[in-house]
Amino acid sequence: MGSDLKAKFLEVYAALKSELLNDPAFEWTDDSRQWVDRMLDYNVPGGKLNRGLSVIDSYKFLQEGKELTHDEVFLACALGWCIEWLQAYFLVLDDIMDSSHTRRGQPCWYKLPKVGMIAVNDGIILRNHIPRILKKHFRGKPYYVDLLDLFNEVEFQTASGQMIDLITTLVGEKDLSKYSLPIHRRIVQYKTAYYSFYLPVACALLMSGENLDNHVDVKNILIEMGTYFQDDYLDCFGAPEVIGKIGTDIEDFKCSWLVVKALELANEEQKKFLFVSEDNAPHIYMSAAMGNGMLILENYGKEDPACVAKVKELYNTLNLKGVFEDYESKSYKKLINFIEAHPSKAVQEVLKSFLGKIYKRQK
Ligand code: GPP
Ligand code: MG
Ligand code: MG
Ligand code: MG
Repeated sequence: MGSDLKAKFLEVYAALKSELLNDPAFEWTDDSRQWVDRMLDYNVPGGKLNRGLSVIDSYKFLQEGKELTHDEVFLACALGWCIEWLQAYFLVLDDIMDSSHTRRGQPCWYKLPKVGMIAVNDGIILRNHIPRILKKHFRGKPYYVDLLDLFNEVEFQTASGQMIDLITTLVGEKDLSKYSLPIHRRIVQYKTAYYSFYLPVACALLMSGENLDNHVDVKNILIEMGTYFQDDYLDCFGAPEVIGKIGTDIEDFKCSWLVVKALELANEEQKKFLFVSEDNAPHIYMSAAMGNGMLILENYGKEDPACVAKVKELYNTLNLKGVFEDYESKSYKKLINFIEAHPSKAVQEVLKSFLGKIYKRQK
């Protein structure tokens, strides 16, 4: 990805922002314009921009080397930004729900004293900007309705994934044995894979005049990819300076890949410690060995840094880093095989470029 393209992409951000700040559907005041201006700059462009840039990347591959016109570049960038806007909306609200502290190397938006719960409405505003951008730039396109439908479908899937992430956590607090790999996969598939992996490529396909119904195989591969390459590992082991956030999965009692693996690797006897009685109070049976399951039960989901450290220590004892690396490289090989079975070389390029960006990523 050239830095030229990134510069172009950022130029389009400035253009879209300026349109939104002068949207004739609202009677702007200086204060309101300033608020939205600052809110957008704080929440929209500060990430890796991988999803947004992938739209342009993918569109190029689908055009098989044909030089893109100015208009095409602008439209691909605008769609890329719609995904970044969608992500900003999700993250502003997700950080409230997860009681997170930092995001992209700065305090979460809701954590700013002047913002607080106004962030909820800002999330709604961000979400509403997407159809406004689409209306302004795509209304006359034959694929306009499909584009609106795509964003609606993906938003619904993501909100549903967020729901199961949140309600699984509720159930898990009573009974950790509810945390299994299939449930974890379902959460990740819905809360991140659709919007992070499928959506950018689907946007590029629509722009290329393709019917998404004919590309179910592409969708399946991308969803598989998104499901394998979740960032739960980084939440715990990523360097906060690099990932730009301090993970809260352990404190939040999340059904994360790591805790699922830890429970899987704990032996049968240790699993017995994860027993819940009728009154839902966990019954902890003491044993001479004090198994891993018990360690998790006692320390998982607690704010206390000492408890968090104990959970991480257990992850290290179980060598989850090594287990993850092994899982990652196996997933990579499996996905490469899927991709190489695809009949279109252009589609193969799109998928491989995607995979290359996320394999062994540090952030
Ligand atoms: C982030 O998962 C969740 C989403 C992007 C979906 C949010 C959906 C809404 C409808 C608000 P996460 O909490 O694991 O991400 P992170 O670890 O980056 O906080
Ligand atoms: Mg979160
Ligand atoms: Mg979350
Ligand atoms: Mg996470």
